[in-house]
Amino acid sequence: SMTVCRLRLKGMTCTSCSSSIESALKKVRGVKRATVALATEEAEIHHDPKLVTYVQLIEIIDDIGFEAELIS
Ligand code: 9UX
Repeated sequence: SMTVCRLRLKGMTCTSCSSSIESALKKVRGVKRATVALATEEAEIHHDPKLVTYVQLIEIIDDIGFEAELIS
C-alpha cells in the first residue's frame, strides 16, 4: 500500500537545493513519487510505509543538510 506525506522543508535557497532533495528522496527504496516545491517549502512524497516511514524520510533530508517536519 502507498501513503502520501507532506513535509515542510527549511533551509532551501535555490533550485539546486530542491532538486537535490527531490533526487535523494526518489532513490529511497519504498518511495514511489517525490516532488519538492521551493516556493512553498513543501515536499509531497508517495511512499510505502512498510518500506520507509516518514520519520526515516525526515532523517534522510536532515542528513543532506535540510530541516524537515511533518505537515500531514
Ligand atoms: Mo544553491 Mo542550495 O547555490 O544547498 S544548492 S543554495
